[in-house]
Amino acid sequence: MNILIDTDIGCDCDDAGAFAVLHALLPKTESRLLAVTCSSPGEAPPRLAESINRFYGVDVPVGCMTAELESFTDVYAARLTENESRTGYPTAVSVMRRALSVAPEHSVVFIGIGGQSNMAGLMRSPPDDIDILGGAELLKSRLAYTVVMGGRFADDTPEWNIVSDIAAARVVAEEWPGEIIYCGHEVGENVMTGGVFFSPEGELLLPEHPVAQAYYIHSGGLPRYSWDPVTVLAAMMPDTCGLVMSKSGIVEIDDNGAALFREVKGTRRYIYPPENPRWLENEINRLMLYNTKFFRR
Ligand SMILES: [Ca+2]
Repeated sequence: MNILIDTDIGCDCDDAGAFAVLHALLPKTESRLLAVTCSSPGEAPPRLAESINRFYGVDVPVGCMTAELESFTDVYAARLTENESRTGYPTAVSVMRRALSVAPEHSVVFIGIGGQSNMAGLMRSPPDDIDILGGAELLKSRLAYTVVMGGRFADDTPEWNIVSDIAAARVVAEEWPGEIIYCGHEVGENVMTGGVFFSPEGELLLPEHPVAQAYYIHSGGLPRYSWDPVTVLAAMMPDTCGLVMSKSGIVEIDDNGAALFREVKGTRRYIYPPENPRWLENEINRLMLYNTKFFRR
């Protein structure tokens, strides 16, 4: 599969954790990463995404978010990219359009693990020099399926990624072509990962590892909820990750940012809370150590 991932890396460390899982699963699933786009504003997030990709020996286009995002606070991206100086990243929408334009039909798995501003921007993008198709048509032609971290389907209350841009989440829920699988808050909530980067005393075991450093700065040597790593696992190993999905239906975003699922004719599904969160913890923790001396196949 061809992967496009949109991330609000820099605030919560689980986006960095999702990258570790993604890079471990690329060779395992014989997949290719097409591009990374940042739904966290500024230049530190794309710098960090590029630096993490480099750690794993992967060089792909990285796009930035140009709009401001009130809900976003950078916790670790600027700190981890103090020595990086690249500026002038292309916009997320242009990077996504370019990647989709040259991808084979129905080959792209889109993973969204942040607010959905870039996704809505892509939906609304007009034909341009990159492709004669507008965003919606381009997606319709190139997507295999989409998995996003968003919503709280267990209790129908608002969730961070949706709330960060309610209007965008509504565009995505109502108009994004093809199937969307929502990985709600409750799926990663009981799955604590990232502790493998630390000794029992909380010391950083892999001081050169950018993902381990992100966990260290964000969580100070403790494991963290796995909203985004679980989403990547569900997207890239849908048949073997043990997660069970609802029937198809529609998702409506209300004015408070709650994502409400209704089982009527539609192309949206959501993932149920895991029956075996410990298995997911072990698997994600194992994948997080890929490309280090601690990795077990
Ligand atoms: Ca995220």
